[in-house]
Amino acid sequence: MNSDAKVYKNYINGEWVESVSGETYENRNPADKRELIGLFQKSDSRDVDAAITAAAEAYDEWRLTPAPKRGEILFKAAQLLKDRKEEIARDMTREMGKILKETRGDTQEAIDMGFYMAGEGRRMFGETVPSEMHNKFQMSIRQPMGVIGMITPWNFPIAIPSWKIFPALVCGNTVVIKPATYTPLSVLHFMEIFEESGIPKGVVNMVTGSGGAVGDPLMRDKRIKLVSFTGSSEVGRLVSEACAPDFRHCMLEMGGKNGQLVMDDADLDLALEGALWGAFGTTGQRCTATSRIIVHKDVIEEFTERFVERAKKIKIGNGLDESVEMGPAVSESQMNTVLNYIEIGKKEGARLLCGGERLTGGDYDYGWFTQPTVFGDVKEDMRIFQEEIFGSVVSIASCDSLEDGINKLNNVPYGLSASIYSKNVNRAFRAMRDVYTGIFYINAPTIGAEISLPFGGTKITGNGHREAGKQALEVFSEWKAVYIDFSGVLQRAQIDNAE
Ligand code: UN1
Repeated sequence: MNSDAKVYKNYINGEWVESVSGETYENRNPADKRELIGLFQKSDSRDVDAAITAAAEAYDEWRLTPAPKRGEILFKAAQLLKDRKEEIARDMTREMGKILKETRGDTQEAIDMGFYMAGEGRRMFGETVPSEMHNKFQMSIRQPMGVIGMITPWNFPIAIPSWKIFPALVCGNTVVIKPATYTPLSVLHFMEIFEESGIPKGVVNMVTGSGGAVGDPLMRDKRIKLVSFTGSSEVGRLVSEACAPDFRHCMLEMGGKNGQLVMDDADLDLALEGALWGAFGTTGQRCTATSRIIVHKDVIEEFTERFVERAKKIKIGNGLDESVEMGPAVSESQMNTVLNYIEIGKKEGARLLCGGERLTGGDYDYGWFTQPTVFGDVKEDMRIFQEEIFGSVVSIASCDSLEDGINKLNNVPYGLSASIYSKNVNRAFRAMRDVYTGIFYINAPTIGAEISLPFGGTKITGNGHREAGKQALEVFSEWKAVYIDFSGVLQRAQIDNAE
């Protein structure tokens, strides 16, 4: 019945190959389920094993390739991404649903990361430090780790894989990636680009399929030295447990419950634009999405009224239509999760100010569309205030002072992103200092991180690591301290130089 559908393969050891089982799964457009994007390999542990074997065999050649040369290949890949930006963005909108402007941005983020990490090939700085002894030299150097396993999400189908693949490669590691089940085509394009860039075979490998059949054996394989994971805190805990017995490393980038604080002295027009973009951009499906807006009591009425009025006007539809402002949820189950949270919010006694429904009728019937939904009178102990929803739902709560606002921003289990809108520099700086998140914005929404700074969060958002920026190198390499004694005699540290 799918005889016309394009079949996409795994990328292992520089070859496009079918899964061992020969089975495939369908990838459909969440804005229009009538559109079949293609059939992707339904892989299992046997395919994972082949990919890890290829990556392990490629490792020595790649780690011994001079880092500036590795960087040049990354540079080429970034240029190819740039050349194919529009095509990649269009395919991403078709498989993930977010609007074209955003999928172009997603691709741009991968381009930026490619150029940034290409430059790291010529830096990758270590330190030289004076020795305590005569005629002795000491320095630290970075060394690669081996084969890295990556499990990536569907909400940033190429940007997030790029945050992991580019730094891993420039450090000299080899890679096996399992793309999100819903968005394999974006990572497949990324593999095509690496192939064209001339990267040696086996250095990057992709295996598509489900979390259970592919992600699980990938994270458990002892040859994987580091698992880099982005997804929910529940799955992150499983990754952490799988790595713990062997002390294998894992880098976990998980959920958020990000808040925007709007003070009584804020530029309300600006705060409004920021909140709309932060809450409903990407249909609220960013880890950094604005899920709570905490507004000073003196301006909450005006803010809420204007916010709701604007939320109702957001144009929803197929993201390929340039006039559309918000696309669908990525899948039926994601949509149902969102609708379920809306019911929870109503039951908890929050006031539904707009939205709350699935969109139906006409073409909407073929996609997973939810209305922009705003709850007012949200209290700190409500689940919709505390739990990550990952959809087009935002909660408005009030505060009566800066301190109260900061406490409310902090009073959630997550610690990814937060923002404050205030014209008062003292307030803004105090909030910057006292809000316990990995990312903080002043007079800007909770979304919009650039690749040159560390990305990640505190509390159950992460496990202490950061992606992007030069901090990414900390995750994908290990330090080696090197001592060179050129005195020609035995010098005992801490003993012969004592006094
Ligand atoms: C995410 O929130 O899931 O900071 C990633 C941003 C984007 C990346 C977001 N550059 O909004």
